[in-house]
Amino acid sequence: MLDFSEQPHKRKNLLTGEYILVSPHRSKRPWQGQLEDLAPDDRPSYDSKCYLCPGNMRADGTQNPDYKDSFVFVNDFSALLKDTPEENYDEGGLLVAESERGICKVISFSPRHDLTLPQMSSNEIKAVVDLWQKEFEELASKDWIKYIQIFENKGAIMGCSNPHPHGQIWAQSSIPVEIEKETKQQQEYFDKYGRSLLSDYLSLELKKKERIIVDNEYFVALIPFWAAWPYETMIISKRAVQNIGEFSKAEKKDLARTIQELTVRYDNIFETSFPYSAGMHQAPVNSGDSPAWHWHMHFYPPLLRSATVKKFMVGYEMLATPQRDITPEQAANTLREQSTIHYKQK
Ligand code: H2U
Ligand code: ZN
Repeated sequence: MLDFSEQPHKRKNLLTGEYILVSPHRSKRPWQGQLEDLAPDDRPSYDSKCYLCPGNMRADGTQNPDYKDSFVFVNDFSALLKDTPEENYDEGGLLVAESERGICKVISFSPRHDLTLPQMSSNEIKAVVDLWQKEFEELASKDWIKYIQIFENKGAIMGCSNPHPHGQIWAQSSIPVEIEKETKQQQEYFDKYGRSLLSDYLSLELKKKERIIVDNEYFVALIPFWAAWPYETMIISKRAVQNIGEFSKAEKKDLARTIQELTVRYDNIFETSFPYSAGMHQAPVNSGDSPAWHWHMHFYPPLLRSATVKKFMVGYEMLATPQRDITPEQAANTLREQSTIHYKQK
């Protein structure tokens, strides 16, 4: 039998249909973490130069309100615009393009400049989840919107422009590539078994318990069997819902708690504000019923060995297949072992 902890092997990503390469023999030691002495990232709770802090001026000259929990606005440098006319371009099948319409928003998670999601209470995170749901529903009510991507870019290493806790929403008129892949894979499974792919995958993971990080009433956080990034995780809803609009009050509360318990563990690994790109994947909107689609959230953190040593997806990984050394099971152990009390609160 294939020994996952010793032999080089490939693992299939069920959601994309693509493979990743695991080379466990290159990192026998389960823990290669190291704590570094970094300049403390102590920030003031209000920064007069921050475009997200309450009462401050943004790039377009608008003044932010004196908001008390979270706050949303249309991105002043939106990548997609509402009014782009519909056009197709095709030169002999060799130069092919289509115009794209969309709406881009920025969400400040808190009026406090010095916080991040893991430092917020689960009630405060719940307010963010409420706003995500409200924004989702409002954007989905426009019939030309086909997909709504809710996400967060955290940390300068991920290209985040401002440490003030915030995320973004891009809603657009076509289906993005990752969503196309996941739609196809989930649909194939649903057609064959009549159940959502992630319901069955989640049941199996809950039995095995090797990659589970958090198991709450309505949500589970785990390292997927096929994770490519060292500490890549997913939050999966126990109920197979198609989008965030379907979550009840109790589920939203539990999702906030799950996000908190996962991200606090992240920060504790290297005692640093753990960078990542995270976002939820859900069914396209205004495209008919999608019973095969199962809501989930991906976290893609780049860190590998310390607060500054990141994994690079380069060379073989860019040209051939993503590869990892520490196994998802080792990474899950490391994450599970972390305290659920944030290191800054100790
Ligand atoms: P990041 O999440 O990658 O940091 O991006 C923040 C967004 O905030 C970025 O897309 C927008 C930028 O266009 N922004 C404004 O909308 N108004 C501003 O005054 C500055 C930045
Ligand atoms: Zn700020």
